[in-house]
Parts: sequence; C-alpha cells; structure tokens
Amino acid sequence: MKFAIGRNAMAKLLVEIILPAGICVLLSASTFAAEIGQSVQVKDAWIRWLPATVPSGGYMTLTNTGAASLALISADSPDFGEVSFHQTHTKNGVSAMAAVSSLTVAPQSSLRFAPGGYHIMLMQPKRTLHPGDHVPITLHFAGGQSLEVLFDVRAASASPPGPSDDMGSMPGMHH
Ligand SMILES: [Cu+2]
Repeated sequence: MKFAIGRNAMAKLLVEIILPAGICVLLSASTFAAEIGQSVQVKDAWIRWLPATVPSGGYMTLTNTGAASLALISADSPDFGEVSFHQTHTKNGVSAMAAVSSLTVAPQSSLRFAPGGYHIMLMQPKRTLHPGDHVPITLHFAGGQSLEVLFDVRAASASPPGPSDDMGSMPGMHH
C-alpha cells in the first residue's frame, strides 16, 4: 500500500515537471508565426502614388490564420493625419466610395484590399511621398491588439488592372 502511494506521487511529480516544458515548446512555435498573439498575416501592402499631395489609397491582403474571427477596427500612420477604411462601389459606370467602420475576416480566410474594392483611405498627408518610399501603417484589431505594417509606395501604373478607379467621385474629396 505504501509503495503504491509512493508511485502515484512520483507519477504526479513527473507530470508536473514534463507538462510545463511541453507548453513552453508549443508557445514558442506558435508565437513565431503570429507576431501579435492573434494570427494575422499581411501581404502585398502598397500605396498608390499620386503626383500631388492628395488622398491616397492603400492596399493589402489581410489573412486571418487563426481559429477566431478577426475584426479590423481602425488604422493610423505617422505620415497621414487621417486613416480610414473605404469601399468603392460602381453603379451605372459611376464609382463612389463609402466609409467602412470595421472589417471582419473569418477564420482561415483572407480579405483583399484592391483598386475597385476595399482600400485604406489615407488623407491629410504630412510629407510628400515618392514611388519607392515606405509608409508605416498600424492596424488595430478588436481585442486591443495592433500590428504595424510597412506599405510600399508604387506608381499608379503598377496597380493591377481593375474595372473601376478608387479615385472616383466622392463629395468633399479632391480625387
Ligand atoms: Cu476612399
């Protein structure tokens, strides 16, 4: 009887030693892939350069590699006074932009920001940008997490062909 209790105690002790070590290995493997704790990947981040100090459109592919849905709620940049999310709608050949307050990406899904669709509206530029420049934009997600992404500034001709132009009509905007 005494021997059996001793073995149980020993087994429990071994579990307590081995388990934390196992958790440490798993954590270090997963935090490497997800920089902000939540599983977010941003690819092809770029800003369409315009030959004047006017609002610009930012584009990217946002991927949620996690198991919970991901909500992008705001963004900011040291190079722009105002950063928001817009969606371009084209109706009867006329394109217009509407503000989008937040964007939700389902688990294991991607959301593409591209000319003619979603874009990051960059207003009140604080410096003159040129093709080849890099602009940091911090994305803020529901839950308090954020991710800084460097966007490449590219000439308009570098944009993929699309059916419409984001710089279409929108009341009160000079583009
Ligand atoms: Cu816009």
